[in-house]
Amino acid sequence: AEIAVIGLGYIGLPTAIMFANAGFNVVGYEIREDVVKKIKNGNSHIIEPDIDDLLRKAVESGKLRATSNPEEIKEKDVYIICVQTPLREDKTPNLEYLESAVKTVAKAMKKGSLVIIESTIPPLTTLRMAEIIEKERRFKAGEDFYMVHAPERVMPGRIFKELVYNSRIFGGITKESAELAEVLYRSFVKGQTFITNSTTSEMVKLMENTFRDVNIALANEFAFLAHQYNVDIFKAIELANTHPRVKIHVPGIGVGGHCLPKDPYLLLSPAKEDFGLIKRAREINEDMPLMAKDLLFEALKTINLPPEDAIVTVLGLAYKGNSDDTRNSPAHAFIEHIKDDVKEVRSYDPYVKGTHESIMEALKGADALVIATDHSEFKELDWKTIGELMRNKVLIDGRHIIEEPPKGFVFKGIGRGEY
Ligand code: SAJ
Repeated sequence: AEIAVIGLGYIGLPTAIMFANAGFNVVGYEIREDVVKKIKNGNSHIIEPDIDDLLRKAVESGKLRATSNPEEIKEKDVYIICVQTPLREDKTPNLEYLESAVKTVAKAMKKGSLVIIESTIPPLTTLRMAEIIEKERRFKAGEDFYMVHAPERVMPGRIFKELVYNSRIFGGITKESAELAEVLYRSFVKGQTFITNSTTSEMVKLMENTFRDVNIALANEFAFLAHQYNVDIFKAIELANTHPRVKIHVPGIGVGGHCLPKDPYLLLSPAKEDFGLIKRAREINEDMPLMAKDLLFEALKTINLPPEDAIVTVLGLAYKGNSDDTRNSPAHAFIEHIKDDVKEVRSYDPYVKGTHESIMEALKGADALVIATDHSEFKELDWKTIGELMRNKVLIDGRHIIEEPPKGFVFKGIGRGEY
């Protein structure tokens, strides 16, 4: 089968590479011409383990081509749509990219094409997109073309492993649609595969990330309570998790990334009513950078340093450890919350460009250090040297990097009770 992948981003590019290296002829369609140019030269625009070698192999074998020209995706057997579905300012889903991709596909496809949406989308969206194609081409969905929602479930940093070994859901607008997609993905998927209808698979994907978000919010509320009771929440969670049916998540400065902060809103968006739990969990997680701000200001108070005189260094800008991805990073939200109240905010992240060159430079003369990302290398810092560099020694741990507070520092951590 000839495959066209629409959108060569974090998910589309790895997926195109997998199909090409499994032997299919794949055309990757991407409107950003600089991205197409890079890929044509065998270079990836995203950072991900193994991607450079796998991409070069796919391009050099001639199995993967990239293009910005819609003429080159005409009459393919399969279309896989991997475009982003972000939120607007008012937290409603912005499906413009998806609709435009679907219209591009509608124009290019032939009778009998299989259209697959990998993007995370609100419930009922696949059915709506099928109607768009029906209108555009006068094709009948399920008869003249097949359509499936096949959500990606990979974690950045582990994409090429998880693409192969994770289980996958194929939600068809008809059973035949789902079965066709299942056979196709079986060419490289070694995990289990399941068939269902498209609205169920849309919900499944959103429920997975909402489950994680709500659980993190619960852990964060526990952390908030722990401060009032002078309990170290991490010790308490460790003990609670010895119960066979309890698995409390990890509290912290916030929940970032491209998925968790958005998917709960996608899940709720088409609903007429809901119970309020999911939305409240989201608000709790969005407010966590404010809790970190409170801890910082409390600590500054104990050393009698007015915030407006304080130089604050934030360690880590990425949304999670050992990643360069800063999308919806709580570190940014935290910086926004403090920047008008303090003298200077500095940042250092070994993975992110545009921060201080070295950690030493970022900390020289600083009054407070705030850990916002759990990068491995932050676990091995030399606190004696750092203490000597800083003007005042305030340390705020937003990610439970510090087990024992280092000597001489005023220490506060999210969920760490009263140190
Ligand atoms: N976080 C916590 N406490 C925790 C776990 C995470 O504060 O106990 C924070 C992280 O620091 C980070 C954010 O949550 O800021 C999200 O990180 P993550 O590791 O939970 O997830 P993502 O966004 O990298 O990937 C998720 C995954 N979904 C689930 O684990 C249910 C991944 O499998 C999905 O494919 C991905 O979203 C996606 O694309 O939807």
